[in-house]
Amino acid sequence: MERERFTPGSGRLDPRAALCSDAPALDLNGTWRFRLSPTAGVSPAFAEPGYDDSAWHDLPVPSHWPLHGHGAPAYTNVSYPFPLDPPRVPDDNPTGDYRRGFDLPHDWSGGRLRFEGVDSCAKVWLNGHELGFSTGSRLPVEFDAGPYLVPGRNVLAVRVHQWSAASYLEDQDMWWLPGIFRDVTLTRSAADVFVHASWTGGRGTLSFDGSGRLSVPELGVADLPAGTEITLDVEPWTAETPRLYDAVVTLPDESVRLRVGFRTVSIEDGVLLANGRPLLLKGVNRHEFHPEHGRAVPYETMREDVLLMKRHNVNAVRTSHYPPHPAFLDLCDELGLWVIDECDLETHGFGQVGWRGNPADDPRWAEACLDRMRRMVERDKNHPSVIMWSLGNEAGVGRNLAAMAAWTRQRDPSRPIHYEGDPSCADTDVYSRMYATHAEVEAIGRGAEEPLADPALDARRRAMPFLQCEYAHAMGNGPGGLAEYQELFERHPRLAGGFVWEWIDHGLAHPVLEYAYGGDYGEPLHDSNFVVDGLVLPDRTPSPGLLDLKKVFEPVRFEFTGDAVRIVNRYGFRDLSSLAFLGVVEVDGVPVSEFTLDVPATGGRVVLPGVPGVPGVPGADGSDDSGDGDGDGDGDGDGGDGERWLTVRAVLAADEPWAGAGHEVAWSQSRLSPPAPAPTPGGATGPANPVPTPAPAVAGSANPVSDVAASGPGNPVPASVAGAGGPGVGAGEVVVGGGHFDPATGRLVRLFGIEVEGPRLELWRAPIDNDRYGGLVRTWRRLGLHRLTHRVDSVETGDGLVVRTRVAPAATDLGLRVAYRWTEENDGLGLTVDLVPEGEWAEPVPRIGVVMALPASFERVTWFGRGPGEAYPDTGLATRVGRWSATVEELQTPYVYPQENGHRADVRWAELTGSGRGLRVTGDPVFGLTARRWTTADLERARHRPDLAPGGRVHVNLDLAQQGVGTASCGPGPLPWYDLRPAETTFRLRFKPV
Ligand code: IPT
Repeated sequence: MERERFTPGSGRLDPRAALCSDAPALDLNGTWRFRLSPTAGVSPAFAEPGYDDSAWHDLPVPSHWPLHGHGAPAYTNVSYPFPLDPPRVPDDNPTGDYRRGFDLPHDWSGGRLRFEGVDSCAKVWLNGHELGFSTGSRLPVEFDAGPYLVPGRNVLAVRVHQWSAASYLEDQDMWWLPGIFRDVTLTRSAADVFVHASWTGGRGTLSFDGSGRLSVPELGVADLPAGTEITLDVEPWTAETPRLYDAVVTLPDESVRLRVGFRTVSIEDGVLLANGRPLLLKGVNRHEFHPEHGRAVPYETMREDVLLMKRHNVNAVRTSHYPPHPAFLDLCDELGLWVIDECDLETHGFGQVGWRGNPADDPRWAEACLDRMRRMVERDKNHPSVIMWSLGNEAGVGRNLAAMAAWTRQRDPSRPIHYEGDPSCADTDVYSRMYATHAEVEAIGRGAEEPLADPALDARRRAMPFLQCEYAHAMGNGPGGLAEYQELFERHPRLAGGFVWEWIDHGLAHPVLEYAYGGDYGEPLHDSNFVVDGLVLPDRTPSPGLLDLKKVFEPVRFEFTGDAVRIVNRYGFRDLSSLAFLGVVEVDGVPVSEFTLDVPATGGRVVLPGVPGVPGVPGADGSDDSGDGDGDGDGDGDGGDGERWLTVRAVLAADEPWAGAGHEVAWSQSRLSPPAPAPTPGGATGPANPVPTPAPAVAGSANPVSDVAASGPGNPVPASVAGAGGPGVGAGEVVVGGGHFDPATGRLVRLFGIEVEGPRLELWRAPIDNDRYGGLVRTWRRLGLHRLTHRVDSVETGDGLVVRTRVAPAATDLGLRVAYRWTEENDGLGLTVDLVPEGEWAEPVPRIGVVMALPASFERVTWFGRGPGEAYPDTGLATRVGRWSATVEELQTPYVYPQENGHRADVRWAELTGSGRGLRVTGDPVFGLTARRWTTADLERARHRPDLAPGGRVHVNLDLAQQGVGTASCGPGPLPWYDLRPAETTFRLRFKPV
């Protein structure tokens, strides 16, 4: 049976370019008749034109049948869901039979049946005649229909098996989704052209292979014959300036239209260049995915992907791990993205048996491997956006890869070859890795990587540019460490950047679970939520990770120096003339002045209005213009010094094809006053994450993370008890500054009349994917951090109330002495928490903070601090200091797999309000805040979002610090300075009613 052969197909026509032709064509998408059988051996009689399919179902083409009620999807990452015994496949082999009729006019003759993608194989009959068989799910195939087409009614029949020998070549980390999932056409086009358009020395050259004559009216090129090269004055194509020229090739029987972009990719002195300039790839890995349609992605969704990428400063895509729908590449040409086009080849699961029998090194598979490469290169060769060919992903090493590379070099010497799976880089032009640590990337940047055993290969690889084809695993909450990678990419010319893993969460829409992941369809073997690891949620809502990436990828940098800002152009291929620059000064988050900046197209130093000493700006002289009359400028009448921040933003001055005028491209903030306290080196007393070393700061921007952290929780606060008078005792309660306490336990029972629970120390967080897959959770559970016991040792009244406790997990001598000191303050209640660890705390802990519960009516939070989104020690680069407001619901980031989320960082004060009395919490100077309608334990227990049911309370965490996020779900954990290690410390909060 063909389906169990090594050969890739039979009866197929030679591959050719995807072209837009004026030859007649019939769109065969639409409703087909469909029957699913559990095994492959059903009679092929259905292929007869007269077969009665009235008992069959309707099924849309393109689609995947498991997403239309026939069978179910299944997810595995590396593991094959069947035994490794190529070319054999299981007897349980879901088989989809398809039929459709179509009518041809009487003057129609000849044509090709073209399938853009069928998973995993197709056997095709026309009017009962077998046309052929093909594999290669994400590659086009054409059959000659001419001999069997008849005027009037024709009947097309296709048999698709979920499993075929080719499935061994398609072990990508994604849902197994069979079906005719891309377009089907009958076309009379047969043309093939290969346009060569390069740009060197300031001019373009143009030629093409094929037949016919090429014209580019805009350039005055008319009837250029094949094989003739001409030189032209043109504007080059780049992802930043995607200049395309409409061209037409006229052949005897048809004309094809192309959009030509002139550009040259080269490698010089180990640096990747485009049009002679260094090319820094700010990329993402994109699988084709839609939560309802799987890999049958609607055109509008493809377009949305490109627009979203452009709007988030992404400039490159790796089409992991197969050629995308051809229209996606048209969009990349048009809107501007650099593309690594990857072949549909992955044999990852052979790694689980020590790569024994790896198809990439087995001559029996040679033809199939080469066939895939040819079909990709031939289809996509005319796209200016495609700058590299990738041999595939995770297919080990082997002779078939070498043959694919050799053929490609000869067919298209203009594009470098990429492949990551062979560390020797024997067949590639670039050195590519995945998930290398910062330290390793830095070493490679310096050219100081570990040598290969073979000196010749080592010398070759050492001369190559480096890229990370996957890094910063965006699973769940995260990724952390983005800024530090970018800093390295920008520092070392050899580093050509990389591609974050990955663009989208592959959560499938589910009526009960909201989004399904591996195991939700009862798969016996699966990899759970590892398929949900994207920068956008399944519905394409940008996650906090994408917002951070946008910040890190900004093409404009701001360096504040006193009364000026230096504006640095980080575009590779354009100046700043398309941008407008806006500034705003805010005092405690309230705008007091706004202005525009006149920035030269080349960037440079621009004097700022609005900084101290600059006349003409209200409040620049330190006067309070907040209008609240308390002199601190914070607009809240709270006393204390106002914080004055300058925010500068670069926005599009006019509409671009991918975003409207006013779209923000880059921004930065600078604290004008009071000056941020100097960092405490090493976080002397604090468990708080030591001040990040300057490295993470995106060069030149006033990184709010380091800026605020510097003044943040690492600083000691003397544990002095402020406040006047001793506590009052009434009705069996101790009363201090609006707080009512149980005299026996020291427990706070009411705060300004509000029923509360807590605050009490908490070290736990609902594990994030990086904590779980990276193994930290195991350590934390072993320590018992999720089951702390709290013992009250004394309750002392005097100058306020002091409750001394010991907090410790069972079965260990580790513990923490925790003293809660409550004092009356002018207008409320102060809390000082003193923490003294006992025993050897060798491991980082999830968080250090207190948790309290408020009535459910506290539904809104307004705060001054970083926002509007979530931020953890090594994430939240997209957040800025300001005044923000959100409901408790809005504070949640809806990660598909529930986990710690929604933490607001560097909060100076927050007001929790609802129907009745509100509560204001003030930090000294800052704290971290989460508020949710479920407990940490509920959050941890949940497996899908609908498991989270609002309870009767709002649970509020007031944190001193959290452990970093990192990317340990696949890759390195947090950089060491983001580890949270318990140490003797003190933190202070103030409560008052509002
Ligand atoms: C890497 C794969 O290439 C990618 O498809 C995806 O599975 C990713 O991991 C994890 O989400 S391979 C891994 C062994 C580094």
